[in-house]
Amino acid sequence: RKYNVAIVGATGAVGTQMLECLEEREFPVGNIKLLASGRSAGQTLEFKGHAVLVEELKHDSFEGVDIALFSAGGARSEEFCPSAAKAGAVCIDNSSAWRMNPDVPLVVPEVNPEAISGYTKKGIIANPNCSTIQMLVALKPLHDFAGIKRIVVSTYQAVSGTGNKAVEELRVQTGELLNGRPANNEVYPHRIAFNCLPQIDAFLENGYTKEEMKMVDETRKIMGDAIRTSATCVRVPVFFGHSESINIETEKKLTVEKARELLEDAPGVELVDDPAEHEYPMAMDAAGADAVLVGRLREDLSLENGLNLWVVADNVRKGAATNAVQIAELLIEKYLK
Ligand code: A2P
Ligand code: 11C
Repeated sequence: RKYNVAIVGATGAVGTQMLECLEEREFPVGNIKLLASGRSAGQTLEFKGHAVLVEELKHDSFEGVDIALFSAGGARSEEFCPSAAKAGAVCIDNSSAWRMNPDVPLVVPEVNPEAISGYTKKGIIANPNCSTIQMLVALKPLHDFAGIKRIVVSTYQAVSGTGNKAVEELRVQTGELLNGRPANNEVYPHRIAFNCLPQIDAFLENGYTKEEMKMVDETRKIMGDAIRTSATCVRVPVFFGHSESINIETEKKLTVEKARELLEDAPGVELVDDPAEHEYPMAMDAAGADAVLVGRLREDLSLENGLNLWVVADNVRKGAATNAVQIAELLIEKYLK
């Protein structure tokens, strides 16, 4: 059987990757519908060697669509997922709009695939935040073995997480500065080229940013309510690939050797951990690939049961598009036969 698929936000940083992932992973697509704002209507994008017209997103865009992949910002998801679901499409939403809704499953296929079954309540499945996805793919096997009590994470996030406008801003600013000219900033509150910004998304009343609280809340929804997370999220001048320094405290002792053994067999994980050879995960190696790279494994010398690790993944692929397409694959394999 083939499935009619729509991509909402098809012209965006994540949408274009979704289209590529569907083709690369040979998802059984019947018709493909590409939706974006009126500004892009009439453009074409290539899918399997054919030019496909981009149409303007409207409430009646979803007739005959089986699966709608959304990545056009939270406001569009909030407004249009219900229309898509009403028309009979299952929505896989990459925005934060529905993630914490108790009637919407929040899924990382390597971590909690069984949660997908809850999609029937609203016809919506949420894709977690990119920083949460890569962290949990790496931590799940360690949690199953040793029981994670607390996570302390600092992120080093690429500008593509903000979208194409930010990719362009870093490119232009870098060029301007290298040519001795002043650099303007529009997307971020400060210059991002040759700088690090300890702010991702808006600040909340508790002093954390929304991005930081997403890591806290989504981790509990996906891997268990008892897990406490403390996060600091930082934007760095990298185009693709989020890096994370992660410290975990576990119930049971977890040696580096055991962690290595568990991670070697873990789905979606590639262990890159040979410091003597200068081998460790780096954004430039993660970019363009789907694996979550894990390395720099070492015991936390300040704790009885603690471990440090460094985790890197392509935020636009495993952090967004690939995870959404993997959810779609599970959906058709188990539920939309
Ligand atoms: P468009 O390219 O027509 O603006 P990014 O994350 O790279 O910024 O991309 C955002 C995606 O969301 C783009 O595909 C963009 O389409 C789409 N989008 C933004 N605003 C709207 C809107 N009002 N209606 C439909 N799609 C939108
Ligand atoms: C970033 N993590 O890197 C964000 C992008 O909730 O889906 C994704 C925001 C989200 O800026």
